[in-house]
Amino acid sequence: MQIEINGNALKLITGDITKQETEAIVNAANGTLLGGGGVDGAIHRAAGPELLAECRQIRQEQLNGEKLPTGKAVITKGYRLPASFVIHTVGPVWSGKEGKDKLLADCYRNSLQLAAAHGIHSISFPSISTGIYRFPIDRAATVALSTIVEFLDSREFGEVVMTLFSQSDYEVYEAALKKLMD
Ligand code: AR6
Repeated sequence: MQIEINGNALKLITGDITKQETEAIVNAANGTLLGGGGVDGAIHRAAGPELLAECRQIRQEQLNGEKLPTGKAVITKGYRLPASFVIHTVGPVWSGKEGKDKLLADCYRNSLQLAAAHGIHSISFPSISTGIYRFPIDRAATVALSTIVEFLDSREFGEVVMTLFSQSDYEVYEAALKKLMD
C-alpha cells in the first residue's frame, strides 16, 4: 500500500529491513547500542563489525558513556548494508501505560528529524517496540503512522517505508493507515 502526503510517499511493505535500499534504515535498538536480538541483531549481522565499533564510539563520545534514552535517536553509517545510514532509536518497553505512546511517537519523530538534518530523503522503519518490547501492534501501528503522517504533512521529505516482517503485521498496519486516512 502506498499513499501520498503533501508530495511525499508513505509505503507499507512486507520484507527484511536489512535488504532495503532506502538511504537510511532505522534500528529498534536498546539503550546500550551494543546490539541484541530481533531486528537489531539482524542489522548488526548484515552491516558487519564496523557498525558495533561506531556504536561504541557514539556511547563514549556523544553520550559520555551513558545509555541512549528511550525515544531518542543517533545516526551511524550503514557499512555492508545497502542503506548508507542506520538510525538507531530505543523504543519503550510495553508496561500497559498510556504514557508509552508518547515515547514511541518520539522514536519516529526524532528518527525522521535526524534523517532530514542529514539530508536523507528516503528511510525504512521496522515496527519499533512490537517484538521483544511487547508493545501491542495495533496500538503501535496507530502511533507510528500518525507520527509519520504528521511529519510528512509538515515538510518536503521524500519517502518513508514501513517494513513489516510478517503478513499479519502488514495487515495491522494497513488497517491502521486506512482508518487514519478516513
Ligand atoms: N526486518 C524487519 N523487521 C524485523 C526484522 C527484519 N530483519 N527482524 C525482526 N523484525 P524487535 P523491539 C521485526 O524485537 O520490540 C533487541 O534485542 C519483528 O518481527 O526487533 O523494539 C534490541 O536490542 C518486530 O515486528 O524490537 C532491544 O533489546 C519488530 O521488528 C529489543 O530487541 C521489532 O521487534 C527491542 O525490542
